[in-house]
Amino acid sequence: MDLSDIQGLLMYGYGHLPAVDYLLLSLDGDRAQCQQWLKSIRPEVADARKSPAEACYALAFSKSGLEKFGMTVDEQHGFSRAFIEGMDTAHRNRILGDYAYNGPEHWEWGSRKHPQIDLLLMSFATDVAALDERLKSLIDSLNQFDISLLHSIRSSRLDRKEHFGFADGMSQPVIKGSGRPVGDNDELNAGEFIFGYPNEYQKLPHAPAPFGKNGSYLVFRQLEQKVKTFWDYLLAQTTHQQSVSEAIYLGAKMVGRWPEGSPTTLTDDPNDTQFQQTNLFGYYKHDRLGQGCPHGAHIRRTNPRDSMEDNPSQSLDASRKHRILRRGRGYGKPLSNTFDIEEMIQTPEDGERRGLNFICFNTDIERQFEFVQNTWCNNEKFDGLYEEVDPISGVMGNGNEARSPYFKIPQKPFRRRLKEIPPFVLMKGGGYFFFPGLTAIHYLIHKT
Ligand code: N7H
Repeated sequence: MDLSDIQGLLMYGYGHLPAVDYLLLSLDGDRAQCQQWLKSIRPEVADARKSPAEACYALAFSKSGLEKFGMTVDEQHGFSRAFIEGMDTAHRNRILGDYAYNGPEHWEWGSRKHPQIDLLLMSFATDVAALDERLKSLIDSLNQFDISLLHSIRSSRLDRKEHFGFADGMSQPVIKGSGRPVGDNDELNAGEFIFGYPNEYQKLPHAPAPFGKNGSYLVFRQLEQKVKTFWDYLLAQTTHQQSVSEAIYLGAKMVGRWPEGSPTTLTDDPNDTQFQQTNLFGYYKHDRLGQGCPHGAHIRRTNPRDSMEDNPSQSLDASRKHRILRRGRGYGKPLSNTFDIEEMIQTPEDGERRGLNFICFNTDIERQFEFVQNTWCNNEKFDGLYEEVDPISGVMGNGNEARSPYFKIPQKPFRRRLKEIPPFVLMKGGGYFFFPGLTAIHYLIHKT
């Protein structure tokens, strides 16, 4: 792979740069102005040879953004239909679960009714002070080139934990050829995530050629998390008088991992430390009945591994075709600074907004991100279940109205079925973006 031509965010999570601004921009000037501005920030757009020490930009374009540089963005030129149409269409609202409380009328940016977003600029820095400095000088340059800042979301803290209190980031596909250590079934052909290389079908992904080379599609969804609702609900379901450890048990069953990260498939002990970082497990051999990880749990739906069919190797093969490379970050102050669940449960609602800026890369939005969200998370009949969806990221309903799903926990001696599950995760805005390689950025700067 040509790492000098790939934007670094495809290869690194930039964990050492915990402060980030996600800036949604509208290019209001003419093409020459757009090009001059792009040229001015280009030196700070990091490539993938190494992770930048202190700060960098990563850059992604919407359809209208590419058009501002004179590109023709249509299927004949190799762009995908999902990218061309955007996230907010009647069809996509239905399949992604963007209706009822998640409907575009509740979004704060990115819907058809909002001003058109041309560009997503991600500015990474070591701390908030450095990020503020960068933002100040960036805003000067935006003004100079007639670019409006439509919306911004800041993530200033990176923790191993997401807002509900669960460890995140253990399971990630590894791009073949990147030289990274790899878990079972996690090494995938580069073409699943980067244009210009063979994918898991041994074919080059559909892409604008040669413009697409070393680029990807970036999916962005701002997902607000109702942390208090989540833990209050689980506490109310406990059979032992508001038992915190039982609430944690139920939450872990919904996620499929204990708060410290161990898969519930491998251990019943929330404090078992030996599996915390592991990603080496499947469901077929040891957990076919779902007594460790329920069939409807978030991680079992979003990556069913070997458990989908009677033949585990066929299932592994099928799962490989629907992986996404997650690069999201949480936003907002945690309900408890320690991310300790007992503390969260004792803290009253503070009215703060918090959630996950869900970001993922894939070369085929329909086969990868949309398939996971629609066919796995939002599927009531997933793996023989009924009237259930992913309790974390699924929506159940008819495309207009949502209904509260159930959640089945197979356990001994009797299974449990949670009901009237309220929404814990609310969609607040999103979009599909093209994430170009560095040669493509150069091409846009000089396009006549
Ligand atoms: Fe999930 N959570 O805190 O419960 N997710 N997720 N996700 N997610 C994962 O295994 C979470 C969302 C995936 O390979 C973990 O690395 C929350 C969407 C995938 O085993 C935790 C939100 C989509 C995996 C969470 C959210 C996905 C995964 C365990 C929303 C895709 C890897 C950490 C606010 C459509 C599964 C880990 C595997 C893991 C949470 C959203 C996908 C803790 C809070 C929308 C593919």
